[in-house]
Amino acid sequence: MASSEDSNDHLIKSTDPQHPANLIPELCKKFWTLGWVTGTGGGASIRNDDLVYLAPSGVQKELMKPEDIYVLELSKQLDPKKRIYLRSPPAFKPSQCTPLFIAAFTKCGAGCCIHTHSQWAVLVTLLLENSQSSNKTEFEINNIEQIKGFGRGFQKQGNLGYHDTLRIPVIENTPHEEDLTQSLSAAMDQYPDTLRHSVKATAAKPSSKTSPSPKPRPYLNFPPSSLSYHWDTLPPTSEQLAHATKFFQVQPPEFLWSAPKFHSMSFGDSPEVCFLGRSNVGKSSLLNVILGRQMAHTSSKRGRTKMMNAFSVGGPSNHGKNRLVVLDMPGYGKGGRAEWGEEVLKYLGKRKQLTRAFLLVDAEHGVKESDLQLLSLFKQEEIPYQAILSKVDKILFPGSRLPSEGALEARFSDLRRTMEKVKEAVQPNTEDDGGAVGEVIACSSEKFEGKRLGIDAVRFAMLQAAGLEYRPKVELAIPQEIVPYEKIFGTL
Ligand SMILES: Nc1nc2c(ncn2[C@@H]2O[C@H](COP(=O)(O)OP(=O)(O)OP(=O)(O)O)[C@@H](O)[C@H]2O)c(=O)[nH]1
Ligand SMILES: [Mg+2]
Repeated sequence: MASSEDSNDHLIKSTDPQHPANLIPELCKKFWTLGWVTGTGGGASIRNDDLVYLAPSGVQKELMKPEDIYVLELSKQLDPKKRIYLRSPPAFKPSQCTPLFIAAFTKCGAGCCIHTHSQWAVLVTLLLENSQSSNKTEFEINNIEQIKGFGRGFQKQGNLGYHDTLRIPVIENTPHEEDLTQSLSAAMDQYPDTLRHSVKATAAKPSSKTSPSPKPRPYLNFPPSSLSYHWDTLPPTSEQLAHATKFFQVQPPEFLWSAPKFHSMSFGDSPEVCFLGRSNVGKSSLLNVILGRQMAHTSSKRGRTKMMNAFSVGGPSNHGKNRLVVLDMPGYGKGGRAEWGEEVLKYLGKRKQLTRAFLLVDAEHGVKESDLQLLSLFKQEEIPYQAILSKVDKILFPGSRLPSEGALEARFSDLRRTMEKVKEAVQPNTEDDGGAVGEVIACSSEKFEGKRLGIDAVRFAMLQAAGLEYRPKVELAIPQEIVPYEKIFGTL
């Protein structure tokens, strides 16, 4: 992290009692009173979108405070041996159960996991071990009224009834809790209904998981052109997209400066582009994905970016001529502040290096009144601008569920209609572009089935704004001798 808004302690500070950093200590206190956690044993973890909040190891669970909470990004945990934490408490160690929580979040789309050391749970496993039952790896319960607190299971409606049976897998213990990951994962696969029971009962934000044995779904490999609408431009070629990816990856991006005010910005002569939009529309997240690193702070809470932050890509080669500067701006609307807006407007009116302003519009919510105001400012100040639809995963894959071919087709039609509406707002008069670039790109910074959408198309547009895109050499045709008509057909 390089910006001056550096301390990630903001991730665990909130006045909202429902914030995971407040909720985990509060719940653990209750679990301790119930005997579900004992002293330093047990804990809990809550997932909010991609952020996972975890109780630490070694703390008295009834005395835990928000400052003791670890935070990590689920999508960044590629190597189980190198866990990357966004925020760590100064004392304490991460819980040994972290791999188990991660398995529950990724395999089952769980929203919350409770790690209990409940004496009742231990007692059940001991009874099972000594019972006459042939199946000692499954705890069954039925004919009990309280069972109605459990949902029927994965993709099933309603809750269990008095005569239904709840089956809970019991797995063999190991000396170290992290070594349980494999057997826990296997149990998750084998007992999808039971796992969904617990998800239903405890999840902060449940989302469903992919099917256990994925069928081939070729219709998910749609072409990049289906994610953009070009009414006045040509879509980039595959060479241009590949060049754009490479441009952003060849040199590591650099943090340049954070400026609260227009007059405190640094000067530079590289071309600049900026990301603008309502707060929470996904500007900083998109920038991080485009740059391939966590450079800008993101948050599910509105108004996270409070200053104008500049990053460079392309490196210092060729006297800075191959360099592009990208600015992440504070958002406007709910969560934004008037004084941030004033400074952004000054920047838009006065900055000579600005070659294109990218206006991000949430694909779910469309263009709002505040976006229209900004669009008219672009026209008035003659600022080149382009619209980007963010969070398109929410349109194409709502709830992160795999759609059927027909459902996906219908969602693409919805997306097309949204893009046409954006075009109407961006350039109502096709004859007069007023500075608008005649295209809308839809993208997603979140991965679905391991892929993000539209990122290279946005990269290409950024390079094109700065004149840094790949331009294939046009081969002129060799002039041919013109054969007279008579020579072919003779004189009639
Ligand atoms: N599903 C989905 N969520 C996203 C996407 N991009 C961002 N988010 C989420 O949206 C929230 C806001 O993202 P940010 O990138 O911080 O938004 P921002 O526009 O920079 O917000 P401010 O700095 O407050 O103006 C975070 O919780 C992100 O995880 C996306 O493409 N898809
Ligand atoms: Mg931001």
